[in-house]
Amino acid sequence: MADTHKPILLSGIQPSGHLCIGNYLGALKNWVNLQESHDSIFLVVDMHALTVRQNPAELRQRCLSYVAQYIACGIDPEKSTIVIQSHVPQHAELMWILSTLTYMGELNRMTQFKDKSKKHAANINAGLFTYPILMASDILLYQADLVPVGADQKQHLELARDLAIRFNSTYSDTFVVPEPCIPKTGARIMSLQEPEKKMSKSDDNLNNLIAILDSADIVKRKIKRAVTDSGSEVKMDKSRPGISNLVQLYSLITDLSVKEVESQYSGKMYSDFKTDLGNVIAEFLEPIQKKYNEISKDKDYLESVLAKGAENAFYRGRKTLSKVYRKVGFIQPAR
Ligand code: AQP
Repeated sequence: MADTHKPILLSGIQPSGHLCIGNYLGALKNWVNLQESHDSIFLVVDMHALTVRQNPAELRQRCLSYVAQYIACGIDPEKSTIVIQSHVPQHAELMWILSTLTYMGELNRMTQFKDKSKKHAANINAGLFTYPILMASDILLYQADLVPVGADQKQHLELARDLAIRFNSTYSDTFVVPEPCIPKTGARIMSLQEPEKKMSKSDDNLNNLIAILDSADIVKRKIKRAVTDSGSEVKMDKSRPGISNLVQLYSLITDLSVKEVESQYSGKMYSDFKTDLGNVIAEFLEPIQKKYNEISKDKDYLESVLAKGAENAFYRGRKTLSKVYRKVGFIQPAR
């Protein structure tokens, strides 16, 4: 499946909640566009998800559901490799080597660690702290050229680049130094009830997010209840994060420019705009959900996609790791 003529692209999402429209617009949409021109590997990063306490049965179910949602959103397993991270042991093995090259100061600076430590104050585990090294390992293991991420992951990607450069200069040229690919618009979709913070799939308050699998009624209700402000103009405005977020959502879902959305709703009320936005999102999600329902019933198909993905990824991961082990001075086990 690996096409050696195309640049390698890698990205992943943690199965830590309800895959949401923020994840779609910030990551999946871009993946779908890039999969034609790249040799792509899309991960369901279940090992990362463990940095926050998970219910094992739910995690298991969610991993398969994410694979079905990736495909329903347009990832084609005939063109791209879909992999569950824990199916490829080399992710954790490479992480160990990279952790010996990572400085504590680098991890201390990570804003996501600071944010997540506040959010999960009762469970600030070492995995939460070393998470960026595992992410670097995910990327470097497959010699990825390009990593499409939302703006919030930029700092982690910089660490992956630094580690590739550090390993290459400490030992010798081994890793490709990956380039980030951050979409210009849609990079940060905000929460519906608290528009100063980003929409997150693991948010306890489900009214803050639109899940890919939310029914049309739920979508419309959530948009209707979304926080706006005391103004009345449907317009992007830094001082009005609520309505700005909704305008951005409308523009990204319909592929209209922000200006076009603003002029379409000039002189109209927030309530009209919200009704239309709810409809537009529900219509957008309908075919995805239909496809998801078909795929998720076919367990054999899903398992075959995962078996093929794991085989491909394992082969590539082993190739990189044996090179790394040789460079650092490990000897091959006797056979
Ligand atoms: N609100 C968002 N707007 C745009 N892009 C987003 N992404 C996440 N939230 C938004 C992008 O989706 C991918 C998911 O990455 P992740 O699973 O590693 O976790 P995350 O970035 O921490 O995303 P969440 O949804 O906020 O997850 P939880 O709730 O588990 O912390 C990334 O490409 C991210 O940029």
